[in-house]
Order: sequence, then C-alpha cells, then structure tokens
Amino acid sequence: MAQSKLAILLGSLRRQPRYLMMRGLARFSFVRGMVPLCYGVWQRRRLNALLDQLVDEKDQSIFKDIDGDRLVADLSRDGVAFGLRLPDDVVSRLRQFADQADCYADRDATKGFPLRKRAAAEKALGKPVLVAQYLNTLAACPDIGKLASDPVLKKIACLYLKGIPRFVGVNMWWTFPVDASREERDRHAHFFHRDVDDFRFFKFFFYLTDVVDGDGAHVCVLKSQGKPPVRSFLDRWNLRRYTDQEVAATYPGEQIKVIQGEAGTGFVEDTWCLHKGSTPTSTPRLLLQLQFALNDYGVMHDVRDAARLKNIA
Ligand SMILES: O=C(O)CCC(=O)C(=O)O
Ligand SMILES: [Fe+2]
Repeated sequence: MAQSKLAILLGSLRRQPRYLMMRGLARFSFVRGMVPLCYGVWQRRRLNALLDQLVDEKDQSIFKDIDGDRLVADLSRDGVAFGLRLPDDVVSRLRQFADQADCYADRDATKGFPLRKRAAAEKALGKPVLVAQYLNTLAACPDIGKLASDPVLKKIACLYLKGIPRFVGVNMWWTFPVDASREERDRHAHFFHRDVDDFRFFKFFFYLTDVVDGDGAHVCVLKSQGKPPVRSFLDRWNLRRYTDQEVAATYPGEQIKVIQGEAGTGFVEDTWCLHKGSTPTSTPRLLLQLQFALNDYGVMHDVRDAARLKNIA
C-alpha cells in the first residue's frame, strides 16, 4: 500500500513537477505571503496597465454595478465575499446548455450522458451518480467564454491576486440528491477541506439552480485561511479532510456559513479557507465555477480530448 502510494507520487512528480512542488510549499502561510509579494513587485507595471485597461472596459461587463474594491476587501478579510448576481437571461441560457449537452459522471470523460438519461446512466454504472460535470464548456458555451473574460471579474482577480491573473479553468457540475458512499462524498469534496491550487488563487461560484435547505449548499468557514483544526503540531501543514465536529469545535457557529440563494446567486471564495459542498437531500444543484490564479499548472480546467469522450447512456 505504502509502496503504491510512493509509486503514484513519483509518477505525478514526473508528469507535473511544478504543480507538486507548489503543493508542497504553498501550504506554509509564510510562503503564501512571500511569493505573491514578489509577483507584485515583478509585475507591477504590467498589472497597473492591465488595471487601467479594465477600467476602460468596465461598461462591457455584466457586473458593471459591482463594487470590486469592496468585494476584494471582504474576500481578503473573510476568505469569501457576496453580492454577485448573474442576469436572468444568462442563467436561462446556461440552463439550456446544461439540458442539451452531455455531462460526465465523476468528471470521467468516458462516463457521459445527457441529463434526461440520468437513471439509465446510474443503471449502466451500477451506482448512484453524486456528481456529473460538463466538459469543454469554454468552447461549447459562449456565455461561459464571456464570463471568463468579463472586465469586472478580471479586475477583482487583479486586485486580489496582486499580480497578473491567469484564468486557469472553468468547472460546471451537477450534484444530485443520492445516497452516496462515504468514499464518493470524500472524493467530491463533501467533507471540509482546503484547496492548495496555487500560492494565491480564488474562485467565482454561481448557483444555476435555487439552493435552499437540502439542495447541496456550499459551506465555508469565514476567516479560516491558514487556521485549520489541528490534532498535533505538524497537522497544521497537513492537507486532509476535517469532520463537521472538528470544525464546529474550532470555530463559532456564526463563522460557519451555509451559502444559500436563488439561481444566479454568485460569490467569490479563496478556497484556501475551509469549505465543502453538502450532499443534497432534495433537489439537484447546478454550479458554475471560474478559477483565477497567479500560475496555471494546467490541472484545473475541464478540457478533454473530444475523440476520447464516451457516453454510457
Ligand atoms: O461542491 C462544492 O460546493 C465544493 C466545491 C469545492 O470544494 C471547490 O470548488 O473547491
Ligand atoms: Fe475545494
């Protein structure tokens, strides 16, 4: 077992050395502070020029009334910020896209099915589908392309990252109300965890379905950046799953934020803070997520070779 873990680690080290090195280092708060500081100095001129350009382009944004500075201040302080909203026509076009495109169980390019054939897909797989994700969405859906280059979202990215933002990927997925195994819930981030996707990065989240009680709300712990529950001295640098009990014992209830909202609700989160998805018990949740970072390691996107896509239903 230990040997196979080592083999997996060595294999990934060969394939993605930069990404693995970053994951080793970026869990230390000191490094997370220093590296972006260096990017800020190194990219200062280019960043200022980009910010000027984005101010000029503001009117082209679908978020032109959003106060980006306020959002970034909240995001820096709490790890999450609220107040974004997708226009209704964008939500309905994204829903139309979701109704006609294939989604892929467990984000696996060989397990595709159209939404209306979910029951048949579960039969073919012999298990309930907890998560199904769309692939190659940037190329397939113009509204997603527009969001990825929206000037207000980009400005927020510049201000928060303090360096030239790289758009590293979009992910759009359903979470279904099923009786999923513990392993599946773990694999699909339904236990508290923190992401180490770069030295500095964050994600825009948009609900495309109404999310009330039982609909798989995203949960995040305000002000938890760099302060996970710890079992021992070294555990603070460990990347692991945390139980609800551990989180409840470490943080006051008002910091544990269950994010609900109607379709179109958007928020920004630095998922270095503790967070999780909840497993829906009543209605499926459709979520769109766009991620920006200082570096692109090529692992966060939904792009797959079209020739390799396969359907199971
Ligand atoms: O499904 C969710 O709400 C959790 C997603 C998550 O962990 C992430 O986007 O980093
Ligand atoms: Fe996460």
